[in-house]
Amino acid sequence: MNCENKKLSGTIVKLIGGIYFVDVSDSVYECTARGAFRNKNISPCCGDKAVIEICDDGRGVITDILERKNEIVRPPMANLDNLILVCSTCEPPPNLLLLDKFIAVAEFKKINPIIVFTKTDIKSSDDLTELYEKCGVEVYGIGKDSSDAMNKLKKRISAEVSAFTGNTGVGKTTLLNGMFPQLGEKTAEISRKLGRGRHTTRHVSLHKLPMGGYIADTPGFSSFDTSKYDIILKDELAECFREFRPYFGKCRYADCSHTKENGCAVIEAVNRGDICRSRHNSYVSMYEEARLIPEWLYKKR
Ligand SMILES: Nc1nc2c(ncn2[C@@H]2O[C@H](COP(=O)(O)OP(=O)(O)OP(=O)(O)O)[C@@H](O)[C@H]2O)c(=O)[nH]1
Ligand SMILES: [Mg+2]
Ligand SMILES: [Zn+2]
Repeated sequence: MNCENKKLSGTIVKLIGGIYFVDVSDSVYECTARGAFRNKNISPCCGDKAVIEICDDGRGVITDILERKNEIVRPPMANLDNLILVCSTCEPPPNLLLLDKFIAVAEFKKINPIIVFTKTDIKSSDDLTELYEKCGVEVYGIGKDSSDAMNKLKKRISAEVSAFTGNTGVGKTTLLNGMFPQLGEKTAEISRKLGRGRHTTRHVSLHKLPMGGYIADTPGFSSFDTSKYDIILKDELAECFREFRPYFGKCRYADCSHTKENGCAVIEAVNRGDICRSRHNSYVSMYEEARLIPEWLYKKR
């Protein structure tokens, strides 16, 4: 069969049993991956930019995968623009250490973090919003009937690729259904078919948004797992706290860990109130954890 005539490029949006679904502006092509390309030891994943050739029967063959700007392992996804961290203001109570860990991983992966505080109809997000805006992170507060904030977020993520994460019960499904009602129905359907909660993160796909862009669509919108695969070494950690950056190079000791040293410009900024103490506390906890990472493990990254 002739597959050499028409070359197109698009985004891999779904992967089922060796078939790749590649979205090319207004159509989705079912593609296989060419053997020679498979041998290069790349496993194409959702979000990959693929070059495809269309065969006479309308099916495609992936001939190339463009270089990824970033990737995450669980679920496998590439080229994310935003990681949307959903966090409830009240029930479950906000866990700032967990939130700071996710922000750090996003920064490390060069994915833009966006925080959404939910359930603001029950408890205001004002204090939390102030805290994180001060760090220079984008924040949205959304509750029941916050249609303005919801629309603002919807507009913000249009034409970009976003994945949502957050603890169970924080309101991810509610938020996504509120923003994209049709998508909610589809997801409920997938969840029923696959059995909710089973292997959820393995069945990731990208859902095209009406106004362009994609959101990562896993059954139940489950979160991605950063624990084992996204290891940030202690020396790379400070860089992942964006509000610390202006103080780099200003500490008394060149190899300052910014955890407890005298003359540390970061700690001085914390004491002056220019950096939030809770963020520095998270940094110190993460630094202590990172110190325990055995070398063999991070060499495998
Ligand atoms: N009052 C109020 N309740 C909310 C809000 N958002 C979600 N809830 C409620 O919180 C509960 C959990 O919401 P879900 O949307 O299912 O949470 P989830 O993050 O998808 O949870 P998992 O799927 O288990 O990860 C539900 O009872 C929602 O009705 C909100 O903004 N305000
Ligand atoms: Mg859910
Ligand atoms: Zn320092």
